[in-house]
Formats: sequence, C-alpha cells, structure tokens
Amino acid sequence: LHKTCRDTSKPYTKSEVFRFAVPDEKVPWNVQWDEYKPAEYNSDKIKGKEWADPEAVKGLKFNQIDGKLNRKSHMGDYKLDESGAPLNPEGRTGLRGRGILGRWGPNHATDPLISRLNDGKLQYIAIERSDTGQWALPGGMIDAGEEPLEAAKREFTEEALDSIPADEMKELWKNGTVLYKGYVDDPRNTDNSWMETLVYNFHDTNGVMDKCKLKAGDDAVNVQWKNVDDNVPLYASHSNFIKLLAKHHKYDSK
Ligand code: RP5
Ligand code: MG
Ligand code: MG
Repeated sequence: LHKTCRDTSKPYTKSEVFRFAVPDEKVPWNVQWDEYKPAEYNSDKIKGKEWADPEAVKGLKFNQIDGKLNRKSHMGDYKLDESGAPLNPEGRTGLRGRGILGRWGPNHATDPLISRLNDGKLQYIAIERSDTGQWALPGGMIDAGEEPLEAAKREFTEEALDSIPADEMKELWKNGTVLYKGYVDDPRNTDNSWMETLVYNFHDTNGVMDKCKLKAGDDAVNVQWKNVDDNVPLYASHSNFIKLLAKHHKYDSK
C-alpha cells in the first residue's frame, strides 16, 4: 500500500493544497467510496513546459509508446477514469490531477544505485534532495526517447559528480544490474499521475569510486556514501531499493 503519497500532515509538494485522507482499506479503486471527493491540483509550474503533457488528456496514447514517449507502465495496463485520465495502479492518493508531475499516467525515472563493500560494510551513494531535504538515490526523469541506462548515468553524473563525467567509471557503467522496476511511492503522486523507476545497481569491486570526486550538483545539495546498516531514512520508497541491494549481495544487514 502506498503511504508517502497519502500524507495529509502537510500540503502537497510546493503548494497549499491538502490531500483528502484515504484510510488503508479505501486505497484500492475497487472498494466503492461515494464520499471520496479529493481536490484537483495541476501546478502552474508545469504549464507549457516542453517536458510536460498538455492540460487535456484527449489524444494522448495511454498504455502505449506515444511517439518518443513511453506511456506504458511497468505494472501492466492501467485503467482510465470517465474523463479519460489514467488511474494510479496502486489506488487512491487523495488528490486528483497531475499535481506537479509532467505526465499524465506513468512518469518514468531511473535510479543509479552505486554500491561497494568497505571494510566488510555494504555502502551506497546517496544525495540530499533540495526539494524535501531527504536523502535519496541520485535518480531522475528519463527524457523522451532516452535509453534508461543512459539516463541513469546522466543523472548520477549531474547529481553526484556535479556534471563532470568520471572516466574512471567507464568499466563500472558496463555492469549494471536491474534491481527493481515498477511503481515508486513518491510524495508527488496523484490519482492520475505517478512515478515509476528502473533501479540499476553498479557494484564497485575494483575501488574505482575511490578515484572519483563526489560533488553534489543540479537538484542535489549533498552527496555521501551511506552504510546499509545505518538504515538512513530515504525519500519516497527508496529504502526498499536498499533492502533489495542487501538481498542481491547476500548481505546480512543489522
Ligand atoms: C523518484 O523520484 C524516483 O525514484 C527518482 O529518484 C526521482 C526522480 O525525480 P527527480 O529526482 O527528477 O525529481 O520517484
Ligand atoms: Mg536530476
Ligand atoms: Mg533527481
């Protein structure tokens, strides 16, 4: 059950709009709930942006590749409501519209998860997000027509290397493993727009990252190696990806 995108303790991201409270049992769309009357919110910040959809859903090809854009979900086919807007595959969020997300339906991101063993401790690289102040994976949106793996390298370079590509990482980039693909319980999700990601693990066994200078850039304000054992609270559902990382490396985290 998604949780982060049902938070009613504070307004929706960069707005003064509050979500309609959705109790756990009312999350699934197939549970009838006539009293459900969430606000509709479409941020002015996305209006007219080239990376954003038009305001109307008419003509958008959902559940398909739409020109250069991937409107398919990792979660399988999603439904549309009476107005033709996509319905969040994880259920109600307490907010209608697109919120601050650019796309109706799935908004595809990618998350590079760089890891290593340091003194027997499993570690990964995290950034601090400027929007929420939370630690997170240095991920970002996949541009229209961009290969997800290329997007993962680009986002890491922008957010954790301040846009200075590291030659040392060339070999590491060749050995990415898909750890997860699917829905992200992101605070920006709405009933009609949501985040999905592809998490790639790049495990550094040769100490190449020792030669790379980490420096926060773009929308990151800090970058650090974190110990899996420290259970650092992470943005959205990123902690789940750390659990998958530990499992993948057969690491017994405390
Ligand atoms: C999360 O938002 C994804 O897992 C990814 O880390 C991030 C992408 O959005 P931006 O960092 O571009 O805001 O849902
Ligand atoms: Mg970014
Ligand atoms: Mg980002």
